[in-house]
Amino acid sequence: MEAKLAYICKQFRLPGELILQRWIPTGHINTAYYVALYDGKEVRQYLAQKINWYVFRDPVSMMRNIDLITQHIMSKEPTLERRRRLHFHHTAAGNNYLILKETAEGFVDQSESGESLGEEPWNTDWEFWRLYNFIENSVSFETAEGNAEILRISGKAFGKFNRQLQDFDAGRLVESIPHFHDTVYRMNSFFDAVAADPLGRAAEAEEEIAQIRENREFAGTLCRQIERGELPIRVTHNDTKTNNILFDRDTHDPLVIIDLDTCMPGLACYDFGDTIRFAACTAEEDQVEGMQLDLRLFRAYTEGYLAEMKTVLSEAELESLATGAAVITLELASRFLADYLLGDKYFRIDDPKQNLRRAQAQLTLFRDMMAHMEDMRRIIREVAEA
Ligand code: ADP
Ligand code: GN1
Ligand code: MG
Repeated sequence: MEAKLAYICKQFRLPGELILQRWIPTGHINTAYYVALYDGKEVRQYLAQKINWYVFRDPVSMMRNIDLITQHIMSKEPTLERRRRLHFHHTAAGNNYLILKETAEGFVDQSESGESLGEEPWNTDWEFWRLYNFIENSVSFETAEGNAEILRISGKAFGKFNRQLQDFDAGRLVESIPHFHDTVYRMNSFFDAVAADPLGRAAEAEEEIAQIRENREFAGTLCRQIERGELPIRVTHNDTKTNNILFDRDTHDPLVIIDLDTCMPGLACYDFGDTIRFAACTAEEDQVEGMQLDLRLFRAYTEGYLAEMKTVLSEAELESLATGAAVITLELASRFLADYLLGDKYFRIDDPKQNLRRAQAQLTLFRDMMAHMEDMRRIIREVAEA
């Protein structure tokens, strides 16, 4: 890996020699490495990331999206210090990405060799890399561990992100993953996976499959509201986990929102709801035991989010927030279980049953959210009226 990372740093024209590298194990999709270089005077730190090409089929357009989004945010806050923004480096070809492959003779940069990528580069040896500034002295949270302040701060950070993008023309973005939160499509894909059952794993998940089937109609609630023109499409983040915010390690000040790969047209209630799913609960994403919604954390996130978004959201959007949390939790249960049935090709797993456990934990949380739907709605009303 060291030789490859050194080559990547050279192609991105970074000064100095690679002195340190470390894999960062968080995130289910891409592969991130911390790298440090020394030029005899100064140590400089960066993040090199291999994009999951199987998941993001058009990563060049995705990088263009990210450029547009980061420029828009910069235009709102032009004096933002370096530590509070993402700065993507460019290769000699002027690209904010590098496509490479390893051969017996060494590494090949596709922009230099001019070789064709073929129809399905994700099934070849070509790799898609990007490189940006490493945010020093930062931390991201895999769980809030009951700390309501983390939720409040995250709500403010994602609320501000949504607010800053409200005047961004969604038509300028390419959908980096088509049908990403199209829950009717997700349900269809899920039941296709159940029907195919290529590994004979469906028998093991009969109960979970039945639960998803019982709630299939509910999963489409927000899709139907979009069709009726009741909910506006905004530019949203679409993956608002607390590990996609970098906080200052000492003060917990939210420095920067990362993982902009799925920034595209979407619903505010999913950006609201996905943090609730991930962090306003009592267990980790793949932990079935003890998994519940935590209404204290829910209130804290709602307070933070609405402090930024109350004046932006329509009445119908405000009404949709609690539904969004439940729908996205059910969506994730179906995605994790579909991936388990199809052989774990999408989400990175640490052990063979992790996707099944993730689905079970998400279904446990979903049931608890449905049982507390009225409580969530009441808290949202109270916070909005305060
Ligand atoms: P994934 O798509 O795999 O979730 P992310 O872009 O979220 O990839 O990055 C994975 C993890 O790497 C993050 O959760 C964070 O801990 C760390 N990370 C990402 N970007 C930076 C950065 N610029 N500085 C410091 N840490 C980072
Ligand atoms: C993935 O990449 P990461 O870990 O931030 C996934 C999200 C899921 C999340 C579940 C591109 O996010 O949609 O909600 O896992 N990202 C993609 O933890 O599919
Ligand atoms: Mg991430």
